[in-house]
Amino acid sequence: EGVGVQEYTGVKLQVLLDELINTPLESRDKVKDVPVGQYLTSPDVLAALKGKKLFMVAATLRPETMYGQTNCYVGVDLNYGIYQASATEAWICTERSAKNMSFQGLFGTRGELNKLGSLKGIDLIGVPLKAPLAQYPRIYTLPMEGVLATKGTGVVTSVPSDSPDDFITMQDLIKKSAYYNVQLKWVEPFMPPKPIIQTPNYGNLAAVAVVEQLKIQSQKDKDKLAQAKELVYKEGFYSGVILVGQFKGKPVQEAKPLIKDYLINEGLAFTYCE
Ligand code: A2H
Repeated sequence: EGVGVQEYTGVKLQVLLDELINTPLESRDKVKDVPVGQYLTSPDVLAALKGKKLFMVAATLRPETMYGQTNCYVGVDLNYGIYQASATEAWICTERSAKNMSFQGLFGTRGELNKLGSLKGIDLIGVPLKAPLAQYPRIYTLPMEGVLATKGTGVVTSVPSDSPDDFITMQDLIKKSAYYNVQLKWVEPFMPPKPIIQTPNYGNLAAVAVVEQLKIQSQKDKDKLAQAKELVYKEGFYSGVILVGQFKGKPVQEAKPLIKDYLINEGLAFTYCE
């Protein structure tokens, strides 16, 4: 990155820990023979989390698209930590981003970091979440290949209607579910995506339209995906109109700060810079 500072919205997706706890290990779905959420519900972690809600925190440039969340992505081989954010909350993100957050005053005493646990992305696959503004009561944590440890929180919330990367990854996961160690029930019910933004050139599912137009086949078509991302981002930001929720009918440029403020005021998001 150059000299500029990138301002992200950190969005808090709550881990449905009680749901995991109430499902015995032997009844859970498995990821590579390991029950979903085994690490998060291990006795030591549960003891450290006592009295706290647990959130995955995703960094996004497009808070106005949160109505379209269908899942959350992590990198399976990336290292994540569970960090104490306050007396009542713990957040899952990379250590790099947790340090930045602490220095930005998001955790109370600036610069202090209280780590409650360490895990890999694969430990989070299949974990159910409650995502703010999403049109589903429960979405799932899924693997994505291009998640960078060096950007944002290492957690990406997925909006397949308006993000070509997110859409193509879901398509890959459906096509090769066994290879990616995912259950179809974590992906298929959320496809095709529901429209959340109307655009003049690419209709109301801009990411889907551009992925089809450029004939993008998989997550590995990196150059075409970069092109698609650029096209969809510009179209959505400059010409998009919100189709759902409290700010329905408003242009994206106008709705974006309003939706961000709404999420922050509800305690469901924060500003994060790097
Ligand atoms: B965006 P920039 Cl709807 N690795 O959020 C890879 N990608 C990451 C990431 C990481 N560690 N952290 C965040 N991102 C994604 C929504 C969205 C995003 C839409 C459309 C486009 C879009 C829903 N996913 O991004 O390199 C996040 O996905 C395209 C610009 O800092 C974040 O915003 O410019 C964006 O990339 C940040 O990318």
